[in-house]
This record gives sequence, structure tokens and C-alpha cells, in this order.
Amino acid sequence: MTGPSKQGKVVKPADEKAGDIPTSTAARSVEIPAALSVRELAELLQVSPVDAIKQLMRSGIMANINQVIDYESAAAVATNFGYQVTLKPRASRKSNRISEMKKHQKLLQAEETGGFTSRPPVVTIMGHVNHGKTKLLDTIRETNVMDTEAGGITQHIGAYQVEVNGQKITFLDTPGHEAFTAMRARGAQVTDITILVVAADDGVMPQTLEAIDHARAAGVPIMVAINKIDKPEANPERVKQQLADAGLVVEEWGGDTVCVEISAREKIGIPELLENLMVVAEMEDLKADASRPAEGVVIEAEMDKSRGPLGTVLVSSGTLKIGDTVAVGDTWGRVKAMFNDAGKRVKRVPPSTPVEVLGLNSVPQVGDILTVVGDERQAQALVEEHRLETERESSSRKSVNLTNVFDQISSGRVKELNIVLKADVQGSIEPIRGSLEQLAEEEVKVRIIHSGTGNVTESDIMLAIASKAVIIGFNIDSEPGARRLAEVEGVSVRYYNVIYNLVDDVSKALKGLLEPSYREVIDGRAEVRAIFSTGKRAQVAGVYVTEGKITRGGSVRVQRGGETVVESVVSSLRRFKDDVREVTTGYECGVGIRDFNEFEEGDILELFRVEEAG
Ligand SMILES: Nc1nc2c(ncn2[C@@H]2O[C@H](COP(=O)(O)OP(=O)(O)O)[C@@H](O)[C@H]2O)c(=O)[nH]1
Ligand SMILES: [Mg+2]
Repeated sequence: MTGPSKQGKVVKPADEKAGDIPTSTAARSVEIPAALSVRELAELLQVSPVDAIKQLMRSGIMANINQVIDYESAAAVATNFGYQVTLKPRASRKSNRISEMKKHQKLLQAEETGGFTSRPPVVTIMGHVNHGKTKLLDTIRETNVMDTEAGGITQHIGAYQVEVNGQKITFLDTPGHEAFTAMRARGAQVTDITILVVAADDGVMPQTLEAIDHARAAGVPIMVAINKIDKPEANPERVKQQLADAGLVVEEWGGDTVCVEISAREKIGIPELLENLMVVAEMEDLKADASRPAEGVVIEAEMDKSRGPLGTVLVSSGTLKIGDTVAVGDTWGRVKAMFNDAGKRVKRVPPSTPVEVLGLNSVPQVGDILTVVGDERQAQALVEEHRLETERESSSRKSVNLTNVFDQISSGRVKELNIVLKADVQGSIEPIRGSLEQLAEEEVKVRIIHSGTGNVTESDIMLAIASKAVIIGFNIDSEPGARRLAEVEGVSVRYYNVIYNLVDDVSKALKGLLEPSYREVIDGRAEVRAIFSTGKRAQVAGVYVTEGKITRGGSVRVQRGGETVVESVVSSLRRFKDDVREVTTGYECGVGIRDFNEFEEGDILELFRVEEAG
């Protein structure tokens, strides 16, 4: 296992110095663009990506294989590999982790022509609940399964492929924008085209609008399927009007939104839908290089009792083969067997194709990126790099909030302030949107990527993560699940009930003038029931905790008749004879407060904490 790999390259242990890397030709020169991915850099330098990653790590840069790095970092690596470096004169590229895989493919596609061939589009179906998303997926599958062999039962593996006029289309089996955005929030974007399903009898509904915003925020083209046209109350013309109001003007009306009228239940218009889908795909000019080692995204994963860890992978570029060694998120393995959407064993899997993979050492996570590597050690190095990256991300998440947005703008990390705006009524949204969109400072634009009525939901939080957006609530609250998610993910949610204050804060934020705002959180309350002397003048109060908890070292204020007597810190906390760290509701304890010895019976102790409001 420790011998040289096929390329004759041995992965060096991390403790070797940079200078130890063999440099056969003395002064090779290389032109490096202003920004490039680690993989591209490795290719330029003719070293393995893992070696490039290690070099970067030595200069304190934790970058993954698809991450785009700047010229300076790339040049440092190149120099260490013995190259003479010059800047390649060309437009710089934007670094955006979210669509890194997609962009990676497109960039390469623009640069090289050889090796790249068309690949099937990957399609997600979105729309309001009960408008027929699941029915449409089922109908397409039923009427267009490729494998018509007797007993060829289609498996559920999270995606399936159909063939139309000899061309394949891949459908993701999890409909809805929530799953779509959750994947984006994890850094993986697999969808090329969205089909927006709108029921002709019901029209554009809140989740239709939400789906439009989510697809737009991801830059994924939308085509429309007006469904249920078999129903007597169907009114497709009204739907087209509503779509136009939402900014999607159908072709028939002079716009560029492809729209097909269908009935998923009565199987009307399905061939037309698929043909139009191919036209949209054609315009997207989707390509991938099937000759390179594969890369893919995990779309489903589970532990199977008899077969072990299973991951369904959508191959995005290259060809995945039996025997390939793969790194997948924080696990790795060797591809033992693969099954396609028809449950058939396959040996080679081309781009845009979903496949169930056996042979991983543990269950990966949905959204994890699969990379084929040369050998086991490279796999482990990548896994380790992934672990470090996740660790780094969770400890210093670069999420955007109003108080740091100016810094992020100044440092070029953020180009526009993305906002998700939720309000109590539609009537509040328009004036707020109008005022905010006028705020654009110099180069920075304010972009409302989604607005809607009602409380902040988990889907709003996901969208904010995926699009680095700030959430602003007007006269509303967050749903409990959304509040928890926002806390865990470090997403900033700000609440207002005066439009002027809202707009003023955003305006200040754009100029870097917004002071962090703080809010106080009360952690506990206790009532003084007895007073004890413990030294010359020192006092301890015997208290009963009425709410929350009292914590040793916590900030505390003593209140008497509604007035604050003192603000200090809990210096001692005892239950019976024991020192304790905290005492919760319903218990008695002894409390000492630093520099305070004037307790009176009936005093209220209030434990408080100050947090940044984001
Ligand atoms: N009449 C009619 N009913 C449909 C059609 N498509 C779906 N439905 C029905 O609408 C309901 C909701 O469909 P479903 O696919 O579950 O919607 P989803 O929530 O968007 O996945 C089901 O009862 C379907 O049978 C259609 O084209 N015509
Ligand atoms: Mg459904």
C-alpha cells in the first residue's frame, strides 16, 4: 500500500519540508491566472492535488481541491515546487464555493475543447404543495423508463434517468426547493434546470414564489409546467398572468420562459414537456469531460444491514469506475459495486448519472463531494483536509451579518448585500423593498433575494446560508425550528417594527457605521429569603431560584422595589456545604456577590447575559 502510485508519485509525509520536493528542472516557468482552483493549479504544476493542498496548508491556507485560490497563494506554492512564476493576463474569476463544481466544469469547458462532451441535464421539480410534483415525477418515470426488460423494476435511488429522442435527462427524485437549497447550503449544487409546477386550477401560490426565488438565487434556469389542465376549473391563462407578475414572462407573451401545459395524471403534454426541456438544456450547453477521474455529489446515503454503507452519487464530471479509490466528505473507500436507477449492476458511470455506490467505509452525508484519488493515502489526506476545513468553518463561520457586512465588502468577500425579507403583510414588503433597493452605496448593491409574508422558516435560513444573506423580519418572529437552525448555523436574523429603523440600519451597515447591537438575555431569577454573615462584613444571601438558573461567575443585578441596587458577578454559589456551578429553578442556595454586602430580604437577583444581536 505504501509503494508509488501509477503516476510514480509518492505522497510525502506532512512533516517533510517544502524544499524537499524534488525539482528536476532548475527554472521551469509557469503562468498562473489571477484566480484558479487547487485542482487547476496542481495540473499546471504537474503535481498531485494532494501535494498542492499540503503546500497550501504549510502556508496556513486550508483549501480543498475545488477551492479557488488567489494568485499570491498559488504563486507561493509554485515557487516552492521550483517554478518561476508570472501572472497570466486574463480576467479574474470569482470565487464562489457554492457553485464551485458547476463553475469548475464551465471554466474548463471554456479553456479546453478536447475531452468535453455533452452531458444530460440534471433537473429538479419545484412548486407549491399539491400542485403535482410527485405525480409528474412518477408519470415521467412510468412513461419513459429506459430499462423495459421484464422484471426491470426501477429502484428508488434518489434520481432517475429517462431517454427522449436518444438523449438522456436526469431527474432528482426529491422534489421541492427545500431539498435543493439545503444541498446548496452544504456547498453542492447539482441542478441544471428547474421545472416549476403550477396547478392550473390553483395558480401561483406562496411556495411557487418561494421556489422561483430559490432557483433564481442559485442562478438555475426555470421552465414552467402548468399542470392539471384536465380539470374543468383549470385556467392556464390566469397562471401565465400571475407568472408574468412574478417576473416569468412566457414565450407566447414575448418573454423567454419556456412553458408547457400538462396533466401529470392524464399524461397529457409529457412528451412536449420533455422535448422543451431538451431545448432549454441545449441552450445551457452542458458539458463534462468523461475521460477524467470522476467527481460527484452524494444525493442520498444510508446504512444497509446486509450491504453496509451506501451512498447514491450523482457523477458530475469524469467517469466513476469499479475499483476507483474515492474520498467522500469525511469518509473514503474503494468502489466495490455500483447499481443504476434500474437496479442493474454497472461498471462505468458517466457524468450526470446517478448511481448507488458500495464499498465506502462509513455512511457519507448528503451534499458531500466525492473525488476519485490515486490511492488510499491520497484518500486519507483528502478526508483529513475535509475534516480540517469543516472544523475551521464551524469555528469561524464567515456568515454575513449587518455589523460585519462592511468589512466583508471592503475585503471583497461580498459584492452585494443579499437580504431575505419577511413581513407580516404584503403591504409592508413593497415600501421596504423600495427603500432598501435605493440604498446602493458606490459599488455595493442591496439585493432582496426573497421576500414573503409570515414568520421566518427553516427554508429561509437555508436560503440565507446558501446565498450568504441576512434575514430581516418586519413585525414577525421566527419559527422555533428556524430560530434553532439560525443559531447553530450562525445566520443573522434582525427584527424590526419601524420601517425607518430597518432602512436606517441597513444604510449604516453599508457604510460600515452600524454599531453592533446587543441584547440582554435573562438567564435566571432568585429571591433572597435569608441573609448570613460569613466574615467581618461579608454576606451570603440564602435564595430560592424562581426562574431559569443561577450560575457561578454569571453577571447579576440586585433589584429592590423595581430599582437596581448593584450590578456585579456571582462570586460564590453553594448548595448546603458544597460549591456548585449552577442551581436551577425550585432549589435553594447560598449566593455571594462580589463587592456587595447589603442584602435585604425580598431582594431579587437577576442573572443576565449580553449577546450581540447580529
Ligand atoms: N386532476 C389532476 N390531478 C392531479 C394532476 N397531477 C396531480 N394531481 C393530483 O394532485 C394531488 C397532489 O399531487 P402530488 O403529486 O402529490 O403533489 P405535490 O405535493 O406537488 O407532490 C394528488 O391527488 C394528485 O393525484 C393532474 O394533472 N390532474
Ligand atoms: Mg410530493
